[in-house]
Amino acid sequence: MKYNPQKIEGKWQRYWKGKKIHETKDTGKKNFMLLAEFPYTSGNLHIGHWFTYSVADIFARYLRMNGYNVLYPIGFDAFGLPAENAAIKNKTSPALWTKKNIKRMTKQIISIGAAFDWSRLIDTSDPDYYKWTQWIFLKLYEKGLAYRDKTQVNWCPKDKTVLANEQVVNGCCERCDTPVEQRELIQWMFRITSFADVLVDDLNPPAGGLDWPETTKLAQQNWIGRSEGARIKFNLDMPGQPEGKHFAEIFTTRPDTIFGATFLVVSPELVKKWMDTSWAAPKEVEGYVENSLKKTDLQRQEEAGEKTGINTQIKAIHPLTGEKIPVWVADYVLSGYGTGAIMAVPAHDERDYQFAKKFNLEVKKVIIGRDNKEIFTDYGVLIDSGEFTGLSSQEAIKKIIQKLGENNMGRPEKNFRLHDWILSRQRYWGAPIPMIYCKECARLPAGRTGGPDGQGYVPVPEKDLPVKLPKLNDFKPAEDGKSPLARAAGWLKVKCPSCGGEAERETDTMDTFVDSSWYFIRYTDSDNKEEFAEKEKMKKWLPVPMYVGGQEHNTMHLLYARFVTKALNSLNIVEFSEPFLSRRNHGVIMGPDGKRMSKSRGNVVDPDSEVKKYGADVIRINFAFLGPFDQDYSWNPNSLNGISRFLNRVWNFADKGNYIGAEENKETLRALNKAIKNITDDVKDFKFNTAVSELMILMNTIEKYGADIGTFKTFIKILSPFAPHLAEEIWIDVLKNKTSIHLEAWPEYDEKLLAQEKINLVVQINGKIKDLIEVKPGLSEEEIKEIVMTSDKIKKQIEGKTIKKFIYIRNKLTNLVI
Ligand code: ANZ
Ligand code: ZN
Repeated sequence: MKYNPQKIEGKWQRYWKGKKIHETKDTGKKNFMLLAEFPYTSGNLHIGHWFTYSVADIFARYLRMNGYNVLYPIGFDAFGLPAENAAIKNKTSPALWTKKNIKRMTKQIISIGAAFDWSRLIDTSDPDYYKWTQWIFLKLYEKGLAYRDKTQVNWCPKDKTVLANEQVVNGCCERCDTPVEQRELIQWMFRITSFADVLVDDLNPPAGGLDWPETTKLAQQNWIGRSEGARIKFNLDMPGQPEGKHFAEIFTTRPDTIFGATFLVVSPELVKKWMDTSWAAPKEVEGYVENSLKKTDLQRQEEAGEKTGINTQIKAIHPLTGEKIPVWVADYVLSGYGTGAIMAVPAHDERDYQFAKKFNLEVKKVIIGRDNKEIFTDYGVLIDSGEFTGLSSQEAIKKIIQKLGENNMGRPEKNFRLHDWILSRQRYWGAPIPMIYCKECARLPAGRTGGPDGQGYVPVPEKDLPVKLPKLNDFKPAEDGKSPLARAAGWLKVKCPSCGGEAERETDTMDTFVDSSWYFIRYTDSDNKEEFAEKEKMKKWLPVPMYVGGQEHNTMHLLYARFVTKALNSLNIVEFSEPFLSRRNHGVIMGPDGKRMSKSRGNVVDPDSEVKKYGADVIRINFAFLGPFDQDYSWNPNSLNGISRFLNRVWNFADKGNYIGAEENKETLRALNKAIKNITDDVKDFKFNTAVSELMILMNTIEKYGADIGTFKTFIKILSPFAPHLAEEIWIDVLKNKTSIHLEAWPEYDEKLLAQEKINLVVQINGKIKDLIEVKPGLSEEEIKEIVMTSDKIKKQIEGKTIKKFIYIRNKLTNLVI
């Protein structure tokens, strides 16, 4: 009989389902939730999904065999723009479209043999789920962490909705690539900025420490963009106004350069405020401001090379020298950052320097350093800075802030690039924001309002959740930018929960990132009708010990989930303050041509036909075998053929009964024990590729020296996480076991057997062979390094040199680069 994955895979998938093999059981063993990012219901899984789901699945099965009680859940991120836009295009409703996709994607996921626990399935567009998304909103609102305020937003004119900063890529909408506009709207927001400090601090020691890729941590740090400095006050001399009546505050990270501040620059928005309140600006200034306000932040920053600006004719009084310096308005100063005004120090800041040169403004050097660059931007030593002359920048920063503080002219300040999270969306396919607007209550004195512009908003009582999304025949976005829910007349009108008068529902829906910010919590108790999750159940599984997903979620999703966790923690709803202790990112699978897959390039690989052609086990092992998990790879059919041959050889050995009557032999036993040890370590370290090569080496040995039934059984066990279908076929149908191989324990290895064998390890320095050392097989890289570095011959050669790199090819060779 030939190895025929098409024939056996469906059979075992049905068998596993029938026996509920993958359902999480309460075994009393150590609990482990393995979380793999749930997919958007975009219609079709991408071959790249198989990379994640194959490798994560191997890990899940490995953990189960290693005595963990594993919760490996799956769900669908079902709300959002992609589904809604697709529904419009396909002339159907988002609900139907999403249902259909979920069905289809479920089939796909089963076809790869994934060991998900389907009994805990989550669909974020299901009222039983979004009831709790709304409940979380209400909790955050109670705590003042959800509020409503006027804000500058990114507006996509094509999708007709607000976008978070994170959803704007190079000035364009992440989804449809249309250039994004700026609008001022009143929106619901989450106060993520009140957690800005801990969101940075908890990434790394001493305060925290997450086992996450450095790139991901760095991306979060940059996104939050904490910068420490001072807020400094400059009194203003405005024409026609008494001196000192008005003042401007600036934010700087370099108070040490204050004696070099030769002018102030304020943002057009701030000048506009002055014009609106107290100051009659010259015509040219007015013109400049009006013009600037039309540009987006991005345009303003892009034009960094070509600085524009104009002298306002206002003067500022330097708080330490009393000197009068001009105040300019220029759009390179952004209103959304710091105070929207800066002290310009052209001698030590690149942008200020360009501006000063263009407009012929004074440049005054106050810091000197080791080199003499045209403009010196580093820390150095102060000159021409009054009593602070001679101090280092670091000392001067402290002393200058202190001095300004004594005169009430300045104080230390931290600034963040992070803005509050705008969660209002003017689109149909999302969870309605559970608030009600009441005109009557709006007239009452300010009480429990939703922030500065939340007057008159009353929360929907918890008992009335969920606020169900109304059915709408025409759910397309409106031209006026209002949410389509405003057209659901019957749904809109409600009694005010506070005064009982006539009121209207909030019509904005929530950003889908709210849905996905807490889904891992729901997995612990997905059917609970009374609570979002029972405390005891959360305790069992959370925080998540391992989360597998993509780089594209470095900032948005991972940051939002951390924020929501911290917010719920501050409300005593959850007992942990970080959701994901370890994170592993997968690489991207490119088309066969090495380019990103896209329909227009015609290089899209269809996952279903590949699974059909090669079988799920081949696809799974292929992905595990590619190389390090976090790298990008091109789809390569040749490597699939190689894997297919490997599994064929395993199958033939079993099918021909080659183990029957075979005696235990030392070579195979040794190879088996070595493989168990190495695969155990490799999988733990997410080195799936070397684990697969161990399996292949072991199969070679089995073919060469033979294997008795015991040895062969153990081999099939360690193969089973990688090729679950083939392993089950051999285990049950060939070897006549009564229960699934996936209920077996991971085999242990025998140290004694490993110790018998010695390996001659080649030791190179800079690629030249220097020594041959006898070592035990299967030592860890650290152990090998220790042995090599302490060998007499090598010690002599590397004395006084620095080792740049220690390369180790297991059981073969080491190379020291010095
Ligand atoms: C004086 C100074 C002297 C500055 C110097 C820098 C170097 P980060 O690190 O990003 O926080 N700045 C402040 N607010 C700004 C705004 N709204 N738009 C544009 N620029 C702004 O950068 C802080 C520095 O960026 C601040 O420190 C300020 O320039 C500028 F030798 O003040 B500095
Ligand atoms: Zn009312």
